[in-house]
Amino acid sequence: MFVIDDVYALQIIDSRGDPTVEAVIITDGGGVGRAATPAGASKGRYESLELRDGGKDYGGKGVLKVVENVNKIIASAIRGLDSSLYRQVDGKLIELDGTPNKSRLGANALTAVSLANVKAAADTLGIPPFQFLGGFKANLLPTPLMNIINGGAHAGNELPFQEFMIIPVGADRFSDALKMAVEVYKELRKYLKEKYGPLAINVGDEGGYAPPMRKVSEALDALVNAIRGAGYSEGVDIFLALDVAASYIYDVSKDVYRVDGRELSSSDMVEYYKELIDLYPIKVIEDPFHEEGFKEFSELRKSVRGRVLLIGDDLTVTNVEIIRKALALNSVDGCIIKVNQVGTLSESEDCIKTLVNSGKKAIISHRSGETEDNVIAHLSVAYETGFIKTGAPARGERTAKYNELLRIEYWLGGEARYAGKSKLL
Ligand code: 2PG
Ligand code: MG
Repeated sequence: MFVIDDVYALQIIDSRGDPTVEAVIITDGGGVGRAATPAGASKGRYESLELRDGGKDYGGKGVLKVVENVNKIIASAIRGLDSSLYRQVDGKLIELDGTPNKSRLGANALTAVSLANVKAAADTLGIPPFQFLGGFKANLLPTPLMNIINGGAHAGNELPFQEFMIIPVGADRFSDALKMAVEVYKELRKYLKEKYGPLAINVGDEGGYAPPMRKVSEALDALVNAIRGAGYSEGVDIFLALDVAASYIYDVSKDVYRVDGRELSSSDMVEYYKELIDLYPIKVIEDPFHEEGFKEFSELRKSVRGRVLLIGDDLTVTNVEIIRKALALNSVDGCIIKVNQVGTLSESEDCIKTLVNSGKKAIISHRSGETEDNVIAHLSVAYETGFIKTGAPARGERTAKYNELLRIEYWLGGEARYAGKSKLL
């Protein structure tokens, strides 16, 4: 009943209006799986290749070739395989592509097919994907790292850091944590409007506000004010997280980072981060240095050990070899997991296992260009990693994930647990 009967793809559009690929898989038992590939704006250099058509249509961003790769090459190769043996199906996809960075068929082709396949297998059994992947014991709902101020490549402002996030931990249930975060988001809106005028409440790619700020401390002050305004305590109920996405503020020729109108060397940056951690209840910093900065990561990690989790994203690009290197060099406390950075769920699963087995964090993440596909909500519960990054509680492609987590909590009833503080330092 799990046999793959039909496979097809179509071109749809993502939350930035750019084309992306959606794959559909149907099993002979009547299971249907549908999944769409997201897209990054701030991409790591070593991510697998996202194939685009080029040419005039959609500014060159069409994915009709990728759709054709699914319909003409992938479909016939995986038809007849057992969808429930998803690692075999993914193995076939990897073999079929045959390149280290998925450049023949496109990582965007593989991602949609790989995820559609597990959804089809789950649907064949009539169970949700998180239970298909994680078993009937999987019941840990993730703590959101919720990006409510957008900067960097995700917004039309001058904030050097890309993401300013809140981590709502002072709740026993995911739904209560989400409520807290939404209340802070609303308070932030008020604060920004009063202080910076009505233009400040426009939102960026991930639904966070994109206020006309320049300095990192302005954004962090705004978060603290909003937390207090909503009646919570920073550093108790809610912590803060940053995604610096530092490759985008790094000047390779001078080996400096451009922050707050200054040019800072790597060792200045270490001091700068230490000051920020002293002043604000920051518990997570993602990509504090550029994407080849393993050494700089380790140095910062040595000096802030135990106070903040250092997370690789552009550094480690959901690539198990690179993650092993980062672990060997003591560069990170955990990594971001994005299926489309590598191409298949199985390879992402290997990354999660490698991290978890070394006592490190795996943070399941969206991309800045998303679709209504809610599969990452399922992945975060299936692997019980305890963290999800899926943006602000605004814009349908972000709320799709939060709402699915609310449904999962509802289905699990009394069995549902909330990660809360448990996976933080
Ligand atoms: C990131 C992501 C998602 P993008 O850097 O963590 O927040 O951004 O999808 O643009 O790479
Ligand atoms: Mg990132």
